[in-house]
Amino acid sequence: MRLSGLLPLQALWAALSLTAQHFPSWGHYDLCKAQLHWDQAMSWDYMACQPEAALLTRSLKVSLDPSDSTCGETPEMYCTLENPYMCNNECDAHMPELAHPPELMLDDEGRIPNTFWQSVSWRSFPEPLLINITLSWGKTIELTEDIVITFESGRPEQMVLEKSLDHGRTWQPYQFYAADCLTSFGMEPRSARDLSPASVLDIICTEEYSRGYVWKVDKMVRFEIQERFALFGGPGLQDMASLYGQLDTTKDLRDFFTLTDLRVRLLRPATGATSVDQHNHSKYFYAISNLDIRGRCKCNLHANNCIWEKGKLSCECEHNTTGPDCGRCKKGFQGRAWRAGSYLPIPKGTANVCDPTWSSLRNCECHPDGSLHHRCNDTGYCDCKEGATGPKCDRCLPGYNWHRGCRAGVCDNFLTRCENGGVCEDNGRCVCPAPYTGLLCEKGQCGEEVGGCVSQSPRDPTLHRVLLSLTALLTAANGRPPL
Ligand SMILES: [Ca+2]
Repeated sequence: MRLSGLLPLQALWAALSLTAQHFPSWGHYDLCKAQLHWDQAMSWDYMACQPEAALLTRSLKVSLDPSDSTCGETPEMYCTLENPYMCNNECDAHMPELAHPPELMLDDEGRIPNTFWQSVSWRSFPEPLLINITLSWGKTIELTEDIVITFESGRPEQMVLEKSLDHGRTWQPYQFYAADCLTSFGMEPRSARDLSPASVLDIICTEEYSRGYVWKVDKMVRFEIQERFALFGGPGLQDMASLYGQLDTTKDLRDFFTLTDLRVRLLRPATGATSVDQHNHSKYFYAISNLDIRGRCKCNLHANNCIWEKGKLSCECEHNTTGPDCGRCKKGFQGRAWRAGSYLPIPKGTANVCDPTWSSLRNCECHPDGSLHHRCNDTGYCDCKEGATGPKCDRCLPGYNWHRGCRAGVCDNFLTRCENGGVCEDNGRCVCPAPYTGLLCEKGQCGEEVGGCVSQSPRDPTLHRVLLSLTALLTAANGRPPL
């Protein structure tokens, strides 16, 4: 979604966001900023934001090493694993209907039969059949779902999934896959299910996707992102707040799911037998019909949009940041050191906006409600009133809320300022009964046809106010709302 101006809904969202009760316990992070309007004045409310997760296989480049690993340069007949006498699958790179180029790993599936890339056969036996498939995004991305690779050839007996964080200059293994981990890689077999929060970053070898296959049924090889997330977010990721908190505070964990390139190292094809049939290499090859890789552009919580243009992915940076990953402050906005946005506090996070440099502020106008003067002082900054901050005095210090300037809370516990049955919480915010909204619960959200807010509420307003007051008092006494 692109945000440029103020939409009425966003203004409403901004007003509502002052009362956390309207939101689930975890953030969506889909908005970078919203305009706040109070009387004649306007200011921005900034939030941590990130692009929506999406299928990432439409924005990558795929390359093979060796580059002549695809079948059919010389037309060849292939056999099935099950029946070495059924050798009627022809690969011919020069005939579109018989060709199996790499892009068929990335096309939309759902066709029958599946379209697939196919390698040359194992004619080099007993030399190993080694092929690397490299997927490059040219940009940092973050995985959000399991990587799923679908094989049409039987799953490889040895394979390594690797990742790079520096565009392919260096590589680290993500996971080893083997029919026999100890023999192939000298590693004890483990499964993602065996991992714990303490061992979540361990690189394991799994036999789960290579052993005991029935090649027509067990086609998928998986790298389990969701199971790793669930170690922090719980089964079904119902506690996203915990997961976001963990990601925010643990760089190694965040980096684990971050990459610029993936590499699938195919080391030994499925053989389906204890020994390789030396007289028929045409049944040993790799074939992949689909790569399912989902995630989002890494924009350091400074963009909610990522575009694919001229063969490149890039973040549409907000918060006065720039760069492919919004990794630095824009020119003229280096008033303080660049920082990534933060998921915390949930649900809106912290934007960590880049502030203007002093020299770039010209006259560029102090907020009438937040500043003592209309124009900035000799240093280029505005002189802020109590509670206000920022070069233009258009933001509030913690503990203050914006209401015609920054106020140390807009209400107090004597309920003197919240209107329409609203209850003062934390000596600063009005918690409004439905359908009222607004800083002081002064706004109704009423359908015209029913003729007024009160008639929409099934509750007696006086009784409701008493109940809300009681709730506030119990909360103050117990430190939590009554059950
Ligand atoms: Ca395909």
